[in-house]
Amino acid sequence: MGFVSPLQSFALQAMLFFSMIFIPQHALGGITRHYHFEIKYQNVSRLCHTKTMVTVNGQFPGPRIVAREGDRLLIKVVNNVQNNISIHWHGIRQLQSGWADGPAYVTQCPIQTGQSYTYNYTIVGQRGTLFWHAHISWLRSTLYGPLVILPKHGLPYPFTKPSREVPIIFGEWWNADPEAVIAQALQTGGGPNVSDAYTINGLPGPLYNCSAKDTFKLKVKPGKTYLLRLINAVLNDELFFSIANHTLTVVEVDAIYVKPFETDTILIAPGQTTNVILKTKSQYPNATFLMSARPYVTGLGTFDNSTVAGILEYEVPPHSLSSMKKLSLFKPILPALNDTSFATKFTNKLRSLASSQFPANVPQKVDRHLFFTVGLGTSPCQQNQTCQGPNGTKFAASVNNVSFTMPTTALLQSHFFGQSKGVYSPYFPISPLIPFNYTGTPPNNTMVSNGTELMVLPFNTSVELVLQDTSILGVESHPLHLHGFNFFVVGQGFGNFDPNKDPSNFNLVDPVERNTVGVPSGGWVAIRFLADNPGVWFMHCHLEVHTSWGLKMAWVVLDGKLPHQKLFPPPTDLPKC
Ligand SMILES: *[C@@H]1O[C@H](CO)[C@@H](O)[C@H](O)[C@H]1NC(C)=O
Ligand SMILES: *[C@@H]1O[C@H](CO)[C@@H](O)[C@H](O)[C@H]1NC(C)=O
Ligand SMILES: *[C@@H]1O[C@H](CO)[C@@H](O)[C@H](O)[C@H]1NC(C)=O
Ligand SMILES: *[C@@H]1O[C@H](CO)[C@@H](O)[C@H](O)[C@H]1NC(C)=O
Ligand SMILES: *[C@@H]1O[C@H](CO)[C@@H](O)[C@H](O)[C@H]1NC(C)=O
Ligand SMILES: *[C@@H]1O[C@H](CO)[C@@H](O)[C@H](O)[C@H]1NC(C)=O
Ligand SMILES: *[C@@H]1O[C@H](CO)[C@@H](O)[C@H](O)[C@H]1NC(C)=O
Ligand SMILES: *[C@@H]1O[C@H](CO)[C@@H](O)[C@H](O)[C@H]1NC(C)=O
Ligand SMILES: *[C@@H]1O[C@H](CO)[C@@H](O)[C@H](O)[C@H]1NC(C)=O
Ligand SMILES: *[C@@H]1O[C@H](CO)[C@@H](O)[C@H](O)[C@H]1NC(C)=O
Ligand SMILES: *[C@@H]1O[C@H](CO)[C@@H](O)[C@H](O)[C@H]1NC(C)=O
Ligand SMILES: *[C@@H]1O[C@H](CO)[C@@H](O)[C@H](O)[C@H]1NC(C)=O
Ligand SMILES: [Cu+2]
Repeated sequence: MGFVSPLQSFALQAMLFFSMIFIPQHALGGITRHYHFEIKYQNVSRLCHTKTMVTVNGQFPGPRIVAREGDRLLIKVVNNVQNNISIHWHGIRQLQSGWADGPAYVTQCPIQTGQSYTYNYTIVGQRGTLFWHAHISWLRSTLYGPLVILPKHGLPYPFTKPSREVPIIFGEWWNADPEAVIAQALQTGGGPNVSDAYTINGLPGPLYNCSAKDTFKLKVKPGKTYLLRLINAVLNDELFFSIANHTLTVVEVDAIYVKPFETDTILIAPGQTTNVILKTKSQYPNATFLMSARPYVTGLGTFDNSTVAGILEYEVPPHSLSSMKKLSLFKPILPALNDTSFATKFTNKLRSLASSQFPANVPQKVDRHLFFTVGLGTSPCQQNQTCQGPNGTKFAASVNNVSFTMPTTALLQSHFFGQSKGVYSPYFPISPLIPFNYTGTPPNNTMVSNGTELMVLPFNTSVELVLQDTSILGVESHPLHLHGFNFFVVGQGFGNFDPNKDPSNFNLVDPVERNTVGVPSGGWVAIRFLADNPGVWFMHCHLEVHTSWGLKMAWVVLDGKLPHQKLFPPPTDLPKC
């Protein structure tokens, strides 16, 4: 943590005081907030292993960004490490400001060693919990932090005002260097080594060896409500999360309010955020409670099946004898690692708030129907190599059988300057070129094709996209993340999507709106969105290993006619390749 001098502290308070008192409400398009992100090395120890990791400002997890709806953020990122860097503001719409979105070689060239870039964007029409993370290779394993958007001044939450708000960000820890882990996997064609621990706010907790001192503790008082801002910044695993003896009320996902519902356990995929209300027991309970998370896994490969835990601790009332008693510790019961039935029930409970103040603007008509398969496959082994993927091949992954090849220059620049020739093809397939029984007996040929293919949409196209899992290398849940938009999850099911039967069951009234959705294992999900944000927008599986294997593609949304329907010109400090 940085040291805050009394003078700085005074300045900070003066600033808060100033922004709270002297800015007239009606003038609030919002204020400009400045952050400085210095990418630097820091030695960090967990599980009795010390390693030199890439951090922001020496902090792990990285600093918390707190802003209000309507604010402009200016975040200067200075790269002082040997790696190329880019930072993504996950879930931020980036209306007209695609240059600030962050995925390397998609919206920008990386920030190279010694260079800097100022991300410049306004938060429009969004409030809730999001996060930021590196968007190049596997550097997000250490470069991530919460991004909290408070409602505009004077606007309440549509739920009980919490006495305190606590970000809880899940991460994944390797004793080894994660960059070496993925480099080795891509070289051999096999699966990457699994992580050594999951973390809560950077801490693995008491269930791992040599880790008890690195435990996140949430200290609470009886009879209060707390807003927990849960963020899954793990690389490769969806998580179940639960707190012993406490019920959680889900009120928001991916920075969109939902109809509140109670649950003992939540499911959260990488790239997703979930706000829950924790109501503490009315009386001091003479006990402490574990809060734990472990994965929900559907694939065949090896995975980190460990459990991360933090502790919910009631503050001892003053003048009580309780402090002398030994407190009992309760542990939550989490669903089985493969509990798809729980996953389905949980996701079916998520509904948009759909109130007059927070309406669900679900596109009711569809201009373009698209059908994309997502899943794993194989690519050939180089002639003089032995590969560790299935049958001596290399693992690959694809969308509509196209495994995405990263260009060596940024797609957004190529598009903006009309220089896409030789960089990308604008003809991403609208459906699989060779249809097959997607969830049936796997086809003989598991090889994927590859290319840099984009889907081009005129401004304001209303899109319905069905994402269909495949069984080519075994069915698996894939959390798909779309940049630049929120979408409505209008339907989902198991087996193959049936275009004649399934749409009649779509929810076009209050479907959940989000930016990352789990494609059910061996099933499909249908989403709708309005392409009202010009730019180039990445879409990819948020299981990082699948992204590395090519489960990614990009959209080009063309400018509209009006001035506010056009992509801004590029900033002058935009990095070059
Ligand atoms: C990390 O530790 C190594 C070995 O002790 C040391 O050489 C290096 O300077 C340290 N790095 C940082 C950033 O503190
Ligand atoms: C941020 O972007 C806006 C919109 O393009 C522009 O007007 C403004 O000058 C930029 N600010 C900085 C500091 O670059
Ligand atoms: C916690 O839950 C367990 C199992 O349901 C129960 O036996 C125990 O009494 C509860 N403890 C508290 C303090 O609520
Ligand atoms: C907790 O301990 C205090 C002091 O020993 C006692 O008065 C109280 O009844 C206990 N509460 C519960 C819930 O066991
Ligand atoms: C986790 O995986 C290890 C190694 O495959 C296995 O020995 C262990 O039983 C598994 N633990 C759980 C809780 O499934
Ligand atoms: C889940 O795993 C258990 C054992 O770990 C197994 O018995 C069960 O069949 C599995 N369920 C599914 C749906 O795969
Ligand atoms: C494979 O062969 C190529 C050219 O023949 C050579 O450059 C490369 O180093 C070889 N790779 C391995 C792993 O032997
Ligand atoms: C690997 O080879 C075996 C035996 O030929 C075959 O049954 C299996 O389907 C193959 N797997 C893949 C992924 O190609
Ligand atoms: C696809 O495969 C599944 C599983 O084998 C089977 O139940 C289903 O009938 C097949 N569908 C078609 C259209 O062949
Ligand atoms: C796939 O392989 C099986 C067994 O070798 C064979 O019977 C079948 O005809 C093949 N199918 C196709 C579409 O090539
Ligand atoms: C991409 O596809 C071409 C054939 O079109 C193939 O030669 C090449 O090996 C593939 N590259 C990868 C990385 O799979
Ligand atoms: C960094 O990015 C530049 C531009 O794309 C590239 O030429 C260079 O090889 C990259 N360096 C590293 C260490 O990846
Ligand atoms: Cu995936």
